[in-house]
Amino acid sequence: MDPLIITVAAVGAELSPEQTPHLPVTPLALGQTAALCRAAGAAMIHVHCREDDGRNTSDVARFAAALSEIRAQSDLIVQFTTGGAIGMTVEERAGPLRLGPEMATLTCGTVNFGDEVFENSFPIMRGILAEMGRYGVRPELEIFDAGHLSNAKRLAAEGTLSLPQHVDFVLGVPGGLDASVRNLVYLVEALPPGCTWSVAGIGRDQLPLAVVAIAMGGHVRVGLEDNIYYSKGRLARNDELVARVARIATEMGRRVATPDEARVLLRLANTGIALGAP
Ligand code: KMH
Ligand code: ZN
Repeated sequence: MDPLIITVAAVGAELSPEQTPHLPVTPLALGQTAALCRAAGAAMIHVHCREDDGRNTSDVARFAAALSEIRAQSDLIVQFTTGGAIGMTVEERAGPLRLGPEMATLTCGTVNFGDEVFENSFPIMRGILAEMGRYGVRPELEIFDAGHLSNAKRLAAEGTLSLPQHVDFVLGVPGGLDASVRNLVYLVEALPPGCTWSVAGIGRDQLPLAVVAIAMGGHVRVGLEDNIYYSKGRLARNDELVARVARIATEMGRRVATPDEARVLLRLANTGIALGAP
């Protein structure tokens, strides 16, 4: 099997700092988190930005500061959100793409999100993809529901999206597809040929789905965006969640990818390295 790519979704948009003291709210804290998570085994960081008081922001200068801190303190692949926070306009969500991160997310369809609606119509998806194309940013396709894969295939058929891409299954959002092994297997079998994939289980489903993905040859996303607990009642730090997955993968005989190895696996760039034996 290929080495395991671990992505850390370190901060997200829906949590407040009152829920956990471990949220990396400032660019400096994101940089420090990147360094700790890289040491723990992460290859990629999924980035949302907050103001100092924890409010969500799409401010391009704030994303630029975060990018610069993360790059100063790690060699992680930097993946910006374009999902942003519920209620942001598409212009706000896509604005930071002009900074040219290596990757950014593209959620492939509208989905209920708790009591709210996370809107991703075809015009919204086309608009975000156009901005990604303009700035040379590679999409990671976020799949919250089974129909989202069909939407990605539709975008490919019309020529808006090139395939294969890296796909992240976000399972267990209230309003999206449940985080079951059966659903994950169904989604993996429905993937377009050549796509790589990872899974992000929400809440208590994060760890079990990560272990299943390690066994299946997929990749894993962990982090506070999706789950704030290490165990029942015990708040987690991002690097602890990464370290646990790295440890379990190693125990299962699957080594962890460095960021440059992940770049090769995700066909991000010619890093000049080859994937050798462990
Ligand atoms: N904040 C959620 C509504 C993404 O980053 O691309 C959507 C989200 C997805 O977090
Ligand atoms: Zn996100």
